[in-house]
Amino acid sequence: MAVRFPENPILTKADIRPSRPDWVVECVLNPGVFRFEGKTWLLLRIAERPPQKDGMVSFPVMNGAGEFNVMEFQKSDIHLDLSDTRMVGYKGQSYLSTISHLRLVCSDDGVHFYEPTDFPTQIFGQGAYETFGIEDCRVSLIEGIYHLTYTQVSENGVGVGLMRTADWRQFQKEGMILPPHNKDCALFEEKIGDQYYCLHRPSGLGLGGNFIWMAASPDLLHWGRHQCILHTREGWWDSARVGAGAAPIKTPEGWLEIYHGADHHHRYCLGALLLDLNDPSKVLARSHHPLLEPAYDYELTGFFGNVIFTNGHVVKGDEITLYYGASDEVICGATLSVEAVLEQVLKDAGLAAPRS
Ligand code: MAN
Repeated sequence: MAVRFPENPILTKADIRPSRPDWVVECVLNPGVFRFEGKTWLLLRIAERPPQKDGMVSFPVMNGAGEFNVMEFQKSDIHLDLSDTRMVGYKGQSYLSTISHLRLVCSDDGVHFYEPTDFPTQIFGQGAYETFGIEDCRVSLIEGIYHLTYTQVSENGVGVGLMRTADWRQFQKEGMILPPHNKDCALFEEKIGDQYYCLHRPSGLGLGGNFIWMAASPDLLHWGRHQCILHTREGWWDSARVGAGAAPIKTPEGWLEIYHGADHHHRYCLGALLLDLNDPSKVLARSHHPLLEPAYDYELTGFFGNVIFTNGHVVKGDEITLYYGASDEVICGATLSVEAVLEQVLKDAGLAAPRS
């Protein structure tokens, strides 16, 4: 169904210079994707930390004034929990083991990427809600303006921030649009009726779960009319969490959304959803089998193995070029046919094939 780039992985930490000489890049992952000035651009997530010393764990945290402090613990400390490579737990408090910023790269062929010299290429977290970094940016082009929805991480929790830019030189920060705990926010690229729409993923503690929700807004800043549209499926590949990928793709059959699903072992795969064109809260069809699942070495092992995660693609005619983070460490690409994905997802739902 999905054809991986033969060049995979197309970007690794060896390709990216750290944001400061005394840190190392640990992961290059989960890019937002867009077309601009005839090129394909990726807004990479770069996860960094100081080089690790023997017997110690150290990671940066930013303060509200934008200065970095490095926190350091002895690995032998009984209060330390390092069971998940992404996290550092200490005395009931959770931190991230790396801090992420966003990095802009571009390409003429969609495979070989470089940092442009005539654009600001690094976007860092700012203020009290981004002290642990910013992550997993979706880029949606709405009425000629690029809208960046990204994960804001801090000790206050995990929420969704919005930034806008027309030219990739000047950015307007709009602050947090969806409060904790929330992430995986994908904006529809056009209004439906008189409202804008988004998919988002709040997380429930105890009751509820990691489900996909939809919300409406008159201005992309104020979101309401929240509806839960997709649950996890016990016993399936998407049993523990589901979350939207990039902006839904408009097709004659409905809005096609590529989403991630993870099981209770944190194995992340991609699947598809088809949403009603006029009422996108109606899920018409959903993949039975993943469109893409961890299979190659670079998808099975790495900083956090067994992960395929997407938040960006380019669509040209029938072809989706999907970019994804593999094992939370490297970036890969794959192509899919819109028609073939529609056919499969409709078949899974017992519905007729698309009219082509
Ligand atoms: C999180 C996501 C991603 C990450 C996956 C897998 O839920 O937000 O940042 O790629 O987990 O670790």
